[in-house]
Amino acid sequence: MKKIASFLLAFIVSAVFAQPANYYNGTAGLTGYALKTKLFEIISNGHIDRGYGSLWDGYKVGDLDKYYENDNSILDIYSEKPAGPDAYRYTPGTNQCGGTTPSSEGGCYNREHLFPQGFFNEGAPMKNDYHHVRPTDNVVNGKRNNYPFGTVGTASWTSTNGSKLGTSNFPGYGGTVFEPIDEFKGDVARSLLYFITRYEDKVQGFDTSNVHNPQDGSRTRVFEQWYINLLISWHLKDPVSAFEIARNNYAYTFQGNRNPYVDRPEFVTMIWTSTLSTTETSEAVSTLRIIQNPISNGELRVEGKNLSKIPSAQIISATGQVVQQIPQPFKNGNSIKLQHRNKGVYFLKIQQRTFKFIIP
Ligand SMILES: [Ca+2]
Ligand SMILES: [Ca+2]
Repeated sequence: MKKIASFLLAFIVSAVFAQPANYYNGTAGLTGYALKTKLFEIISNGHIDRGYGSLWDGYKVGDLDKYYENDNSILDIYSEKPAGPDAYRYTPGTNQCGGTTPSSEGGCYNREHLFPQGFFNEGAPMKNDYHHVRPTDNVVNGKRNNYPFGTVGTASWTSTNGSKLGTSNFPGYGGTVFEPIDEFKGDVARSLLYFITRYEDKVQGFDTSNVHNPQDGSRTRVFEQWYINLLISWHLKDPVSAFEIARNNYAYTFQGNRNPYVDRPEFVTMIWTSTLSTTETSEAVSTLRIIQNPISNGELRVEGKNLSKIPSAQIISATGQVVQQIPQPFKNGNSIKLQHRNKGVYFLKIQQRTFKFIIP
């Protein structure tokens, strides 16, 4: 009986704190930076700055390991080993960093700003924003410093769980980068994309002259194209996890706003475009052709190689208006169900290619 009661309680709590049905009202039909600005308005509304000290309290609830060791220790993305025992274990509260600064891993956890706080002069509410400030080992955090995230070619340093510091081998950047393990690459990407959406009204005042800051100076895209390419690829390769959903729900109770890219992963490719053409994606785009034109039954049928690798597509009307935005259009088959059924000439746009078709 007690078990049933606690199960019911957990169910009620999760139902109350889950994503409210109308949270993303007003986003329908929007794409690109117009969608990003709408999300900025939505996630700024209701956001309460709880201060820097309260992050410690947040971690005691929202950052516990209920997914790997399942021992309610601090879930630190820089030391968690998903496939085996961690090198050390942090007890919430007890092991948070205080006066001393240990020089080797496993000493204490502190507050890691995924978007470095030096770039915004430690200003509030950015510094205190739970969505991008994570509890991580103090030494790994120090190694990450304010380097951009990236993929490392040659590592100069590696943490106990395999997070690496070293020279970037990612197209478009050759400086020093920090690479988290695969398990948390999407988590990092979605936190950073949240950050540049939530603070799109402030990013142009940040220190964009710092050589480690990948900002492009704009309010719209915010990051340089190589960094957007990196974050989109991490977002697609490491989809939203149960930990992220729970952490996002907790963040909503903690500070009153949500990470839209955890709730609605498709928003990422609806806003930003990756110019990264992996071999498979470019093969898909170059081999794609429409096999029935004019189309029938409101269905656009195509053929080609590796079509499932295409990250997004748009349907554009003869007047140039985007009438449908489709994330991963051929994930489940080689056709697109068209929402728009008015007769006329339309275009399927995928990256730089457009394909004309007719709705009879
Ligand atoms: Ca582990
Ligand atoms: Ca993940």
